[in-house]
Amino acid sequence: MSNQALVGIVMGSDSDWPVLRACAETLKSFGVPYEAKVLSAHRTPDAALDYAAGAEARGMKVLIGAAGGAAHLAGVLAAKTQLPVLAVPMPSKHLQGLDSLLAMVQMPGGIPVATFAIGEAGATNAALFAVSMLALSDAEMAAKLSDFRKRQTEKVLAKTLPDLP
Ligand code: RP5
Repeated sequence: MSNQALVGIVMGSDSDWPVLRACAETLKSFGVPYEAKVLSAHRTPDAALDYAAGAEARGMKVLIGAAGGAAHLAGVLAAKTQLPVLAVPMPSKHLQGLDSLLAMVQMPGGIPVATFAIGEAGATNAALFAVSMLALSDAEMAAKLSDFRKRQTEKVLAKTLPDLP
C-alpha cells in the first residue's frame, strides 16, 4: 500500500488528541495510511473548508471529524465533500460530551455524517468503520479485519472471572 493518506483524522483542538490517539493507533495497526490534523470549524473555518474541499482530489477515501462542545466540525467537513464523514464526539469539560454528541447526530437532512460513541470507544470504532469501508475494495484489508475480529473473539472467550472469597 502506498503512503498516500486514505483517511484524514481532523480534530477541533490539540486537546482532543489524547482521545483521538485511539483512532490513529487503530488505523496504524491495520496499516492504513492516515493523516491527523487540528482544524476548527470556528477557529479556522476557511482552512477546515479548504481541507474538506480538497480531500477527495488528494486521494482520501474517508474523513473523521472529532470535536467537543458546539461540535460542528464533522458537519462542516461533510458540507464541502462527498467523501463519507465519520463524527466522533469529544468528552467536553462541562457536559461530558453529551453536547458534542447531540450537535453531531442532529445533522439536517441532506448532509449526512455517521456519528460514533463519545470518547475513546467512538475514536476506535470510527477507525474500524473506516477499515470496513476500505475493505469493500481491498481484499488484504478485509482479511486483516477478519483476523482482528477472530482474535478479539478469542480474547473475550478466554476471559475468566475471579472466584468469590
Ligand atoms: C472544540 O472545543 C475542540 O474540538 C475541543 O474538543 C473543544 C475545546 O477546545 P480547547 O479549548 O481545549 O482548544 O472545538
